[in-house]
Amino acid sequence: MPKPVLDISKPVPEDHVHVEHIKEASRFLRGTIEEGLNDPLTGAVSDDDTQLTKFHGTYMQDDRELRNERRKSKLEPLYSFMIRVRVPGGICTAKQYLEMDRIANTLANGTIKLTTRQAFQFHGVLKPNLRQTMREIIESSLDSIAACGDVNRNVMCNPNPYQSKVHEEVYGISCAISEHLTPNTTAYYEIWMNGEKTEATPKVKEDVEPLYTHRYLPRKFKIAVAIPPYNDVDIHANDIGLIAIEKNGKLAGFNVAVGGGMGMSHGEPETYPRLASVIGYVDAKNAVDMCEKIMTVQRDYGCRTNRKHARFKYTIDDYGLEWFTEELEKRCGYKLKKTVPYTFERNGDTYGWLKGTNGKWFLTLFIEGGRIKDVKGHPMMTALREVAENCGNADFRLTGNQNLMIGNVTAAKKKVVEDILKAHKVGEYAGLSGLRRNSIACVALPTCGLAMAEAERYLPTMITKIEALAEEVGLRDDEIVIRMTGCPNGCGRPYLGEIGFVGKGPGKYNLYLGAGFAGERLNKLYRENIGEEQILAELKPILERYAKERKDGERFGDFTIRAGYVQATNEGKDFHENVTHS
Ligand code: SRM
Ligand code: SF4
Repeated sequence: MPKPVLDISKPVPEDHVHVEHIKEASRFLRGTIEEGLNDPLTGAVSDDDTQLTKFHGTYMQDDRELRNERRKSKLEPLYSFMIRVRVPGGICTAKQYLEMDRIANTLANGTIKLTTRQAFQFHGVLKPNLRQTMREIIESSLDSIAACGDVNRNVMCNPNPYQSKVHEEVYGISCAISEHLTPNTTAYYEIWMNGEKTEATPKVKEDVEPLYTHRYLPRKFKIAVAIPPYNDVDIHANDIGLIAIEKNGKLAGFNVAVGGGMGMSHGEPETYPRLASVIGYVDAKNAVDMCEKIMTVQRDYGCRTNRKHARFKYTIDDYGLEWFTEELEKRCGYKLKKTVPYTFERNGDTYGWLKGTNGKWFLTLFIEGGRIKDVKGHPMMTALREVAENCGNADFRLTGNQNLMIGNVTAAKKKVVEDILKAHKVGEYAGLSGLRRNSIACVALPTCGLAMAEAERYLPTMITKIEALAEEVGLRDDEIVIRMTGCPNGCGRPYLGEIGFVGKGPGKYNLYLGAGFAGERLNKLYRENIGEEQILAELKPILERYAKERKDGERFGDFTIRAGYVQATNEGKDFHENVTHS
């Protein structure tokens, strides 16, 4: 039997990574953040505090494109902060959306990023404005606590509870899990709201962390809930994936999948993306409890001496699924039941209007790269602001694929929404190809400190070029899941792309092929470190053959395997195996 790594009765052992010592000494995530915010001599906070501000939902960054210029002028980098606003279940009111729009335009860089986990992100907030920005977010009854850091993150689920009774129940359980696993620390409201208790600070509790302890988790932790046949949250990329099972039109329970994750490092085969493994079924009434117990196993056994090995997926692979299930059942006091058969048909979002069970209308819009901004000819930010201002009780819902749903629109207001969007040429009215509608790009340059290549700013151009190839062979409207990230950390879940691009260096990408259309299979490296010209040259013949030789209904990812371009990868540990063509 493995021994737990965590022993809170003792100080953090010497061999544990520095972040472990920072967490321990932080007095429940305070560190010296306050002092740093009050220091007018620098736009930064201290290195140690940058680890702690993450738990508060904010990352210190600097504009990487200005680094050289600033260095030459003997200036410190142009530091600013990214803030990730947590939106449990992905739903906010039109009023809250207008607040986000206002904050973006007054305190951040004038854009809103919708993330791959149903959050809003602001970029470019300067330190003197950080406290004010956080306060305004909290006053809008949203928050950023636990949006980042070694804790459970936003629990993802389909953001439309009015799609069916089951959707409504799943939404409720997702919010309950999120709430239950939110850290207790009072540091958040103390630092950002001067400890004020207002209607907007309902979660002020006390400084005890029964679930996390003062050591928190070894690493980030993620949960998502999907309702078959739609895997619109990429369940297998999560530490815990719950797959809803319905009985007689009601939610009965969930198949439980554990140990998913995307992150890896180039050239380090001991790191790999892993699909969460389905281990059994739990009744709906026990789902919150089971998530807690799974998380505590990771808390106690997860690696704390190497952050590259600290995700739950490695704990599972180190100790084995059999040991894990036994430990979990011991903690739960009940057993997992037999997995219930289910089928996923697709991942990604389904666009367009849908009538909800409440008789109101819901419109899912494609937001390229998740970036809401005004560009010439497509003033999306203005259009969405007008929708929020003019559509009464309509609300705004974030999907797990960087897209946006305008929800609860009355029949009377449906045309108003359509007219506003049409007038600004945004959303489904822009005539999008099947490739583009199924694309995700992570933030990458210029803000992400880990980016090795462009993603969000470049994928649209790359897609235009691939679209031309697809169009030539009659595939323009075919749905192909395509994803790009600026580095191998996997924020755009690139290893679940039928076509995946992962940044290797400026203008250079690894090209991956062969993931399952429903997010049930990983892709595999096909070509390494190639630029645009070679990417297009590689994809052209594959698209041509796909158009000619595919079987009825055969998906692109499946075809690339059948045609022998790559081997199928169902296990994380096999991700780096049998790479024959690079
Ligand atoms: Fe991520 C780190 C952006 C979803 C795996 N991610 C980062 C940081 C904070 C960079 C950093 O550490 O300095 C990025 C900030 C960029 C910026 O300028 O905004 C960043 N991640 C994002 C977002 C905004 C990408 C997007 O364009 O939508 C997503 C925010 C989600 C949210 O709202 O919480 C985002 N990140 C993901 C996902 C996808 C998911 O969760 O479904 C993954 C892969 C799944 C997983 O966790 O395995 C992901 N991000 C990572 C990793 C690799 C973790 C690992 O296990 O190795 C890092 C780096 C790290 O943690 O060391 C990272
Ligand atoms: Fe940054 Fe890499 Fe994540 Fe993209 S995948 S946002 S480049 S950490």
